[in-house]
Amino acid sequence: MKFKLLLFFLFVTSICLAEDGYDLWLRYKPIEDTALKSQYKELLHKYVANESSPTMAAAVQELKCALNGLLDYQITTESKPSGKTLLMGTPENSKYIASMKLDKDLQKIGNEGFIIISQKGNTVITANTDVGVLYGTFHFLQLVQMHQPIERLHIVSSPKVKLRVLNHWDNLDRTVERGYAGFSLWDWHKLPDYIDPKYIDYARANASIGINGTVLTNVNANALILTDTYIQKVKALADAFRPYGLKVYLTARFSAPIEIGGLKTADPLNEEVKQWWKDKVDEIYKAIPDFGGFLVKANSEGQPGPQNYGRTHADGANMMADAVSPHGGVVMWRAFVYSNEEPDDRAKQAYNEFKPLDGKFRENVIIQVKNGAIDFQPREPFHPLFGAMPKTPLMMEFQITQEYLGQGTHLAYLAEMYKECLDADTYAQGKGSTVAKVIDGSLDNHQLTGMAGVSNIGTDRNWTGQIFGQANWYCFGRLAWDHQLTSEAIVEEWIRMTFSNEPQTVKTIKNVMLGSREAVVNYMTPLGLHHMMGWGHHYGPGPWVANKHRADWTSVYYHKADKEGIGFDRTASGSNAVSQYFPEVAKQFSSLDECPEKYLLWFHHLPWTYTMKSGRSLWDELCYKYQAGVDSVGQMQEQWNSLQGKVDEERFDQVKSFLQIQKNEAEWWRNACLLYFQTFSGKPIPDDIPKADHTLEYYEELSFPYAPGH
Ligand code: GCV
Repeated sequence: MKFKLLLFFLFVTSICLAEDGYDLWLRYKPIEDTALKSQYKELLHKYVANESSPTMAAAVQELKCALNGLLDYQITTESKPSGKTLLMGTPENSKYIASMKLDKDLQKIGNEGFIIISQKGNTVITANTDVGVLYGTFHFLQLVQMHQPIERLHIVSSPKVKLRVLNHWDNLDRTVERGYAGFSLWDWHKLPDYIDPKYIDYARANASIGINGTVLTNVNANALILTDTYIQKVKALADAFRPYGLKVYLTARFSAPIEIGGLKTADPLNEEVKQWWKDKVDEIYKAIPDFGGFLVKANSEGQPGPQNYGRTHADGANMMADAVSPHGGVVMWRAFVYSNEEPDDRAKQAYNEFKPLDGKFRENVIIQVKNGAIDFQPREPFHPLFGAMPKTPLMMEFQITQEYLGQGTHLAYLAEMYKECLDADTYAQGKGSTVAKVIDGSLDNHQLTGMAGVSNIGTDRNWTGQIFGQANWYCFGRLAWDHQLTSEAIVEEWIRMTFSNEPQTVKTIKNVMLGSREAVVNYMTPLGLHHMMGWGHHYGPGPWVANKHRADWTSVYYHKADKEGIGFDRTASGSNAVSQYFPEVAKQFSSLDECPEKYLLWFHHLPWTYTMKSGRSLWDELCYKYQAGVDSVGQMQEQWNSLQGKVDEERFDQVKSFLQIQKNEAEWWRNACLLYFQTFSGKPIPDDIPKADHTLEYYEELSFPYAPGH
């Protein structure tokens, strides 16, 4: 009996301690340090705010909810500040703030920035707009969650780019292309009448990291989203998100005038087509006055576009831009274009197509460019279009969902990858012309700027399927706000808010996360290899993928392994893709001495016997890189296991299981790739690398018809 009671007690305790990840980094768990708690309480027991707008009301609501959790205390409202008061508002909605002479700071922060300042014993969160106050409130709460001092604050912060948007690749049937966290959040069937409370939490989470836009639908677009029925559903979402400063955007299917408009053509220069888009856009703005605009994938991977009518991308983008322009909308036009009919290297095609169009787009068009020239591989050199179109605003497209980085289970902290690209030097205007400066508009003086992240969010209770996926949503938002933040600083914030402030726990989780992306690169595509995943679903290794209807979707197109060696020659002796970079970069990538080894096989085809900087042959180095990836996961496991009892059981167990999956799959990648490449190199796999459990044929025959996200 006693034993049963004990079991029951343990069960109840573990339920109480369980955390399912739903609260993300907004957990607001009680501060246990009583001294710290009383310091906070002293400064945070009353507030003054004008709550008349939905956004101000949301800011106050967040504050109350957070302090209730963190300090176990209900902050109360006052009519005027009287010292040790938290004052929230704008000079417009608060006469106290208007009298504070904050003009100098306020002039620096634009429409979305915020100021947090300690003044006359009060703490003031202010901005030029209500949404700025909301962002400031979240930032302030972040400080408290991270147990930071708040007595003497003077923080002035504003976003470096204007459009900070998530791209949901969500289909209307609720499947999500490359989504590994369940189905689409948008329950179209129940909209517009049912607003799932999750939508509000989604908006809160985005606001907390400064994301201000969401493209609701897949870039492989369905024209139905532009019909009246769906516009009403989109309106319901827009209304729910508005208080949190989150605008909605839609993907526009280029052939919509034919599919839902009854026209015979979608030619962008046809007057009827132009009128159709204008009318459609007017209809959307009537329902959603702050609609953000369109995201368009055209003439890429089978999507229709202006080239179907012999027109250019500029013709197509400008036609849509003219329709949204009177309403202040924008068109985000993707540069992810390539065709298997085009004989040139796929890595060169977007540049070839878009560079000549520089300066030919309307002012409200921004070209959305993936970080690399192929497709969100674990590692790619930066896209040569960055810096190459000075007369056109370019925005970044990162992938948050881990299509090529272990999908639903592998732990890969992506700020490392995002920073690698943002910090890369294009040399467009000499040294220091980083990709970040291209996209924040400072290099070429553009006002329209942006960063998009392909979302990893779905219906799973913890939003992203795996807990560490949340970190990638988080770091995307933080970097879109401020690309100068370091990956380490961001990870520390996330860990402290998501797990714990306990120093050893923070340090251990940081160690697990910071090397994780490199681990994935090593066990999947080391030394500049790329596009070696399984056919279609992109899950698992498939270096043998060949002889398909599109050569540019096979792996052999990219690694070009043969008896002599391996790698894609993109120097002047090969496809000459290097020539698309500015001369300093082209020279570096072309030279075997200067090309960083992490990009070696991206740019060079080299003999298996080629001597690497380590003194090893290329073949041996490749083998050891794969093994290093596997070993890193082993170390991540050890570190994680040391956290048992320090992290709540539910999340601890999930991560532990997923790391085991990651370890098994890292070994699978190593075994499959090395056995396959060995058929060309003819060389032995070094003895200190564990033998593969299966034959190459076994790995080649594995099939995953129901892999999620496909
Ligand atoms: C939305 C890759 C993905 C596709 C995706 C495409 C894109 O090819 O595998 O699923 O389609 O990129 O970015 O448009």
